[in-house]
Amino acid sequence: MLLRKAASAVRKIFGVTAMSGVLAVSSFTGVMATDLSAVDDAEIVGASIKEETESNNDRATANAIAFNEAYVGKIETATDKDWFKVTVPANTSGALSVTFWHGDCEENGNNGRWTYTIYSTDDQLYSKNVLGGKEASVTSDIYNLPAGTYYIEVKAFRNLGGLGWCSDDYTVTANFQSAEGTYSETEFNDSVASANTIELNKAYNGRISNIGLVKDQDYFTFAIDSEREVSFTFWHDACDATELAAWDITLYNLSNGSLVSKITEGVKGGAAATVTSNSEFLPAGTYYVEITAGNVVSSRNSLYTITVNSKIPCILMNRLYNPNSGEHFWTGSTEERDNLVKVGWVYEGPGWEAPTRTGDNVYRFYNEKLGDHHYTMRADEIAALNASPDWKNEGVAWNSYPEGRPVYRVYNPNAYSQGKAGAHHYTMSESERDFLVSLGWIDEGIGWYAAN
Ligand SMILES: [Ca+2]
Ligand SMILES: [Ca+2]
Ligand SMILES: [Ca+2]
Repeated sequence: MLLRKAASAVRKIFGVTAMSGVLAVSSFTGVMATDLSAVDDAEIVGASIKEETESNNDRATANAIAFNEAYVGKIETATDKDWFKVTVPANTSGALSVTFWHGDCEENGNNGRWTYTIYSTDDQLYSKNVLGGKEASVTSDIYNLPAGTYYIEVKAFRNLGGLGWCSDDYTVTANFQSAEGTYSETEFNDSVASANTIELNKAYNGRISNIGLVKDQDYFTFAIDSEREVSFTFWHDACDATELAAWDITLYNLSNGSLVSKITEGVKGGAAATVTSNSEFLPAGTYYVEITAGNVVSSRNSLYTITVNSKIPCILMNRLYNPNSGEHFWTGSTEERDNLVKVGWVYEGPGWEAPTRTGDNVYRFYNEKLGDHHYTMRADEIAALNASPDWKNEGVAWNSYPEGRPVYRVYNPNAYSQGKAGAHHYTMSESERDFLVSLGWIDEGIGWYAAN
C-alpha cells in the first residue's frame, strides 16, 4: 500500500499534472479518481508512478529502474534495505545524479532517518546522504560517468541511539543526461594517466564532483604536431550565495612536467564567469590541463567548460583600398594601416591570418610606372619580375602556411589600360572571387595559404 502523499509529491516534483494510471481504491467506493484528498489509503497502480518490488534487500536483487523516473519505496522494518540499479549503456556516457524525496516524518512524531548511497558495480562509493525530518527533496552531486551499472541503496540510518527509521514513503529518481552530441569529460579522469583526450578549440563540459571521500580532479590531454599559439578558456556557471566554489586550472607540458600557465578562479555567490589564460608559443608535444578545487574543502558541483585554444602563430593582415588608384593593399602593421587611413585609404577589415614563425615566403614587388604592388610566392613569377627593370623586389611581405586555407587570386586584364592599379586582387572569400570573375576578372587559382 502506498500513500497518496507520495503520489501527489511525485507529481509536484516531477511535473506530472494528471494521473495516467489507474487508482484502485480499496477503502472507498464511488470516489472520483481525481479526488486524491479523499483517497488516503489508495493503492496507486499506474505508468506514471513506479514502485519498488520487494525483496530487493541486497545488490544481487536490486530493482532495475529507468532513468528520469521516480520510484516509490518504503523501509518496512529496521533492517529492510532497498536496492535499485541503473545502467548507462555501452558506448554511452553522461551526467548522473540521484534525487531522493521523502515525506514528513515529524508529522508522526518520528525522528527516523534514511541513508541513501550510490555505488558502482565495483563498489566505488560516489555519494552518501542522510535525510530525515520534514518533507524534503535532495539531489546528489552530478557525476559524468562512463557506461556501467550503478547502484542506489536506501536503508534506515543507524545512529548511536540504536535504530530509528521512518516508515513514510520515499522516492528515488536516477537523473541522467546523455553526453552524446556534446563534448564532455568522462570520469574517472583523476590522473595524468587517465586523462580524457580532447580536441583543440572545443568546449568540454566538466564538473568537480566529490566522489565519495575522494576529491574529484579532472585531467585533459592534447597533442600538437607543430608549434602552436596556445591558451585555455575556462567558463563556470553561477554559484549560490552560500556556496564556495573554486577551481585551479593549470596547463602543463607532459614531456618535461613544466607548468605553462595557471589560473585560479574562486567565487562565493558568484555569477557565471569566463577567464582566459595568456597565449604561449608551445613546441610540438603532448600537454595536459589539470582542474582541481584547489585548497577549497567544499567546492560546488557547478558545470564548467574548458577549451584549449590553439592556432598557428600568425598575424592578421589588414585590407585597405585606395579609391583614387583603385589598388588594394595589405599590411600586418596596424601602425601602417592607420597611417594609410589618414592619407585617404579606406580600411576594409581583416584579410587573412599569415603565419609569423613558419611557412613559405610571399614576396612583394612594386612597379613605379604603374603605381602598383604585386604579391607572389610562385618561383617562375618571382624570377621574371626580378629580371624586369620595371619591378622592384621589396622583399618578403608575409608567409604562406602550406596546410592552411586558400587565399584566392584574380586578375583584371583591363586595369592598366583603364589607368588603374590593383590589377591583381586576393581574397579568402569565394563569393567575392566569383563576383569579380562575373565582372570579367580572370580566376588565377590560389595565391597563397592563410594560417588558420
Ligand atoms: Ca527492501
Ligand atoms: Ca569531474
Ligand atoms: Ca575526475
